Amino acid sequence: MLDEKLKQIQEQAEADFNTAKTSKELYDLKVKYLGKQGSLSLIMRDVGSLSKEERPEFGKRVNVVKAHLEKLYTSVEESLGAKELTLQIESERVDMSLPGPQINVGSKHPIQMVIDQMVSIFSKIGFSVRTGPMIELDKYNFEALNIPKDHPARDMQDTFYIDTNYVLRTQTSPIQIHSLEKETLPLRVLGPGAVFRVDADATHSPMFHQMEGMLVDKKVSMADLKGVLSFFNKEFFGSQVQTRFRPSFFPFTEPSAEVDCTCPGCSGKGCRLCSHTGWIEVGGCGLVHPNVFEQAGVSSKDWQGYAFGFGIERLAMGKYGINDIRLFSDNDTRFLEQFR
Ligand code: 2NM
Repeated sequence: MLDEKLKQIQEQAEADFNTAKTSKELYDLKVKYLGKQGSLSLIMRDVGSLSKEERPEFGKRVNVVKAHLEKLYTSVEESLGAKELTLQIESERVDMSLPGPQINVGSKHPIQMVIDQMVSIFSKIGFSVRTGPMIELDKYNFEALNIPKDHPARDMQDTFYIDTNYVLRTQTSPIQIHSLEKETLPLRVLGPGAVFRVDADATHSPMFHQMEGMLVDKKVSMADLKGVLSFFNKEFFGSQVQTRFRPSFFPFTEPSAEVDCTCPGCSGKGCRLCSHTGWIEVGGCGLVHPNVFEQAGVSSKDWQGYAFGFGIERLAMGKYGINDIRLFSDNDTRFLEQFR
């Protein structure tokens, strides 16, 4: 009677195990047949109906069935598990050949690149950077630079006036004046920065950048100045570049000169970049005017100095062959990313 029941349990369990669809379903069947409250445990409670001699034999048979079903469970579980893993991998498959997300990396602006190169070159010969405000007192932008009240550079058409006292600086020279007033001598300073003039066409922008420099010491000559600026041009444009100085006039220097270098585009042969002259103008320079020293509280009997100023856009246009100054402020990434 019990043997019959055991046989039925075994057959039903085998059929159920073999047709289980998922490992979860299979596990529930394992609990149903082999668990603490499962069919095989329950059947053992009925051994009371057997004789004392029959009980151990029946117990052995139950254990054989139990071992057999556990083995079957393990093998079905293995094949169901493998099938489920394959399905999971298939559904979570990643296409490694798809392009990754596009990351737009920025690049340094060509004006900043040129400023960094210039600072690096002048720092080799002892210059260090100073900065100053873009809104300056008339006194620092003009008066201290020996630019008198009736000078044409003060004209309303050239200068952005904030009010009667304040202007947007028209050059970075006020930075040097602050250094003269505050710092101990001798000194070598560089003043890079944005400057502003009322002017706009293909070669002039209302905001552009200058790098001015000044050296003050006991004994300074035009020869020192020429040597330093020739050195700079060779370092910046390449060792083949020649430098020339043309007499000029600035209120804040005496004597004064314009600085030219052989055109980096055509090596001096003549091209569009240099308007077929073979030379491009890169800046101005001169020996610091005694009036500039005296107004800043520096004795022009004890101290001498030279100063120079470069237009940074002009240097960048020469170096990279750019023909329109407006490209620097258009913010067109097709232009900017070429300098990466
Ligand atoms: C230039 C050309 C020549 C200049 C002069 C001074 C200062 F502060 F010493 F007076 N700073 N920069 C100077 C001289 C600037 O730019 C074309």
